[in-house]
Amino acid sequence: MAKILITSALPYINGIKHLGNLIGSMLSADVYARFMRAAGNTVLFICATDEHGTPAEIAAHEEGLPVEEYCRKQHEIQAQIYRDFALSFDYFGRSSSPQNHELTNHFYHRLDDAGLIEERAIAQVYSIDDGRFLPDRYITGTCPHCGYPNARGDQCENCTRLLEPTDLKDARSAISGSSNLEVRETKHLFLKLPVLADRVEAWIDSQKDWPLLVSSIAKGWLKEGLQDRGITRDLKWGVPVDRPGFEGKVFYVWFDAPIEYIGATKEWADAAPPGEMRDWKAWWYDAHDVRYVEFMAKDNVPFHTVSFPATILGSGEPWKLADYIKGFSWLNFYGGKFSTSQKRGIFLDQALAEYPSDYWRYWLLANAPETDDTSFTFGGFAGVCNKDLADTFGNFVNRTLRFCSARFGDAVPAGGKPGPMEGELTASVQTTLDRYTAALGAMQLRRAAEALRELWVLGNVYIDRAAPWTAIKTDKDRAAIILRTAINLARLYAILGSPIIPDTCARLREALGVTVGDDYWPNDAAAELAALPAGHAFSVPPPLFKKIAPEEVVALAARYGGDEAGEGAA
Ligand code: B3M
Ligand code: ZN
Repeated sequence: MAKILITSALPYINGIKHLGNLIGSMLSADVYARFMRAAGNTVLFICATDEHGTPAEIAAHEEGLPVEEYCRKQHEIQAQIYRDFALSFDYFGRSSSPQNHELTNHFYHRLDDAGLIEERAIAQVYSIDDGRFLPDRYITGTCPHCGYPNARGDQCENCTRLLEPTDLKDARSAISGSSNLEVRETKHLFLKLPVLADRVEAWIDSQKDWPLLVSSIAKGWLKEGLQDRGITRDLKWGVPVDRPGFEGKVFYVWFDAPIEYIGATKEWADAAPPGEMRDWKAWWYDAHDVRYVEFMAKDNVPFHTVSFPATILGSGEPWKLADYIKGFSWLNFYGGKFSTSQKRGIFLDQALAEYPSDYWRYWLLANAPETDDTSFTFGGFAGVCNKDLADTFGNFVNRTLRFCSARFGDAVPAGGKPGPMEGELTASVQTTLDRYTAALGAMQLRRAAEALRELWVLGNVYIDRAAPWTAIKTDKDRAAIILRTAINLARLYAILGSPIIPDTCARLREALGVTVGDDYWPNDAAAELAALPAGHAFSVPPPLFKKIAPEEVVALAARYGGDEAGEGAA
C-alpha cells in the first residue's frame, strides 16, 4: 500500500471541453485513480478549473458578466459534467481560490529571496484598436522556428516551442485582427530560468522510466536553452503580485496554474467535514512516501517538465516534484482538429446528451492517443461500442442471466463440478487478468482496454463451447456448473470493468449482489470464479448497452460536422 498523488491538467475555465481534452488528461487520470484505489493504495486525485488569463476575461465580456461571476458559473457547469462522466476527483478546485493566491505569492517570494526574480522594463505589444495591452496568446503571427503561420505569442502549437510575442513575424491582434499594434514600455517580473537549468536538467535526467513522448519534449526544450521567463502580466484578472510598484498587475496564468495543484489540495483540506482531518501538506511537503503522477496533453509538457519544476526547485523548499508524467498526443475529429473556438467536434455536454458516459469512456480509452494522434469518427465509435460493449460484454451478461433465470430461477444454481473446460477458462482468465492489471498499473490505457475486451471474449467463447442450453437437455448438473461459472465471470467483469466503465459496472454489481467494494482488486482467477456460491440471489438487469444504428451514425455526423464519407472517416 502506497500513497499516490494524481493530478490531471487543469481545464481552462472558458467553455465546455471536448472529447480530446477529456482523454488527454482527466479521464485517463481517473482510470488510474480508480485502479490504484481498488488495488489498496491511498489515493488523492486532484483537479481544478484554470481560471485566470485573457480567455476568461474575454469570454466573460462576451457573456456580459463580471469575470468572477462568469468563472463561478462555468466552474459549476464543468464540475457537473465531470460528475456525469463519473470522474472520481477527491477535489475539484479553482485556481482563483484564496489558497492559490497565497501559495502563488509564497513561491514568488521564495524565488525572489533566492535571487531568482528580476524586475525589468519591457516593451509590450499594445493594440491601439483594442485599447489594451495584448496578452501573448492574443497576438498571432508566423512562428520564427517552424514557419507555422498561426502561431500564438506564447507558444507555437505546431512545434510546441514557447515564444515571446515579439518573436512572431507579421504579428496581429487575435481579438480584432488589427495589425495596428505598437510597443509600449511596462514593468514586469522575470524568472531566471537559465540559473535553474542545471537543476532542472539533472532532475529530468534522473527520470528513467518516463514515456518517450514526454522525455523527448522535455529534453528538446532544454536543448534549445532556457531563457528568462516573464511571470507577470498587465491584466486585472489573476493573482495580484505582492510587490510595491506592481499594483494592478497579476501573475502570468502559467505561473499560478500548476501551483493550483497544491492550492486545490489545500482547498480539499479546508473543505474537510467536521471531525475529519485532512493534512494537505503531508501530500506535498517533504512527502517522500508519496508517489506523484501527472496526466496531460503534449502541449502542456514543457510547463510541467521545465517551468513548474523550476518554480519548485528554485523555492529551495522540499515540495514534491512529479515522479511520473503521462503525456498524450492529440485526439482528432475526422482527421482534423477539435476546436473550442470553431466549435468543431463533439463537446462533453453534447456527448452526454447523446449516449451514457460509459460509451464515451470506453471508446476514448480503447483509442487513447498514447503514442500517436488518433481520430474520432461516429462510424468508428458506433462500431466499437456495438461490437465490444453490446455484442460482447452486454450480450454475455444478458444471455447468461436470462437463461439461468428461465431454467433455474434467479439464484446461482447448485450442482455439478468444474471440469476441463472450466479449468481452461480459469487459466486463460488468469493470464488475461494479470495482463490487464499490469497495463492499468503502467497507465497503458489501450492495452488495458484490450485486455478487458479479451476477458469478455473469453466468456463468450466459453459459453458458446460449453452450451448450457444443450447440456440441460441431458445433464442438469453440467448446465448448473456452466451457469455458476458464467455468473461468477459476470461478477468478475463487474469488478474489473469499474475503472473503465464505472456506471455500467455499478449497475451490474447491484444486479448480481456483489458485496466487495471499489477498494477491492481480484488477483486469483480460480477464487473469483467460485466467489458466488449456489443459492446466491441475482436479478436480471435490462440490457447493459443499446446498439447504435447506421442511421444514427449518419445523423450524428451531420449534426456535429463529421464527414462519414470523407477520408478521415476510415
Ligand atoms: N489549463 C489546459 C490546457 O492547456 C491548461 C493546463 C494547466 S495545468 C496546470 O489544455
Ligand atoms: Zn513553430
